[in-house]
Amino acid sequence: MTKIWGRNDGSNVIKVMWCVGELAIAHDRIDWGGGFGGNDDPEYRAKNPNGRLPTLEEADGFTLWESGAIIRYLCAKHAAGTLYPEDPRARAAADKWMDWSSLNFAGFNAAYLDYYFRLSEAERDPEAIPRTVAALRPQLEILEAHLGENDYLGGSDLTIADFPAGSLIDRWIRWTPNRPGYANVEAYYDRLAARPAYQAHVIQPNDARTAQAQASWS
Ligand SMILES: N[C@@H](CCC(=O)N[C@@H](CS)C(=O)NCC(=O)O)C(=O)O
Repeated sequence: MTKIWGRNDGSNVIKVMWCVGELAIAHDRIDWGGGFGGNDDPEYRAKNPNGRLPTLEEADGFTLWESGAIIRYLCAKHAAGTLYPEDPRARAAADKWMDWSSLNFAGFNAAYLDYYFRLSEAERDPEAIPRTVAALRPQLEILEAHLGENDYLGGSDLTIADFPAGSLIDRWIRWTPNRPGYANVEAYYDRLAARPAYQAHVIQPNDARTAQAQASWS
């Protein structure tokens, strides 16, 4: 059976698990990393020399690390022509959002994790979240414009494009106090939140942390 190594609340695990859920792949997810530890275990390092999460391991011993590569691999294998567009231009148009999410969009998540969960109240800079939100606005404007013309990032249907940014949008929506209104981004979130795989693998793993983040607003 396909194994996914990684605690279920890591953002890079979440996006892969959402993909696994959409593809309905029989799998075994192993709690690993974070409080579960194991990152430096030599057997784990042999599968993933970075010691990070997630790692995919197939029944025949094939292993793969880097969440984006795992998503591309799984969709190419199980959903060519749908989640993984076959036309080279359509595929590239979807693929670019994956890189964009990692390079341009995801930074807010690290800032949120520091503020809400890693720093003590005394260590927190009260301006950290407003500064992060302000820095994210240009990226949100890009999403807002694109989602005004497309239901999903890769076009009219869910594709590889959606897994990285789409999974982080749950944190944007639920972890941002007084968030600025982006109607098309909100409507996109509503579309994603209606999907059972998104509820199971994105919303639920974020729930406990959402409660903790929101408690710090009061
Ligand atoms: N570029 C890597 C980043 C992997 C990464 O940094 N994962 C985090 C969890 S989201 C991690 O391993 N953190 C250490 C830990 O949780 O023990 C990927 O996309 O797979």
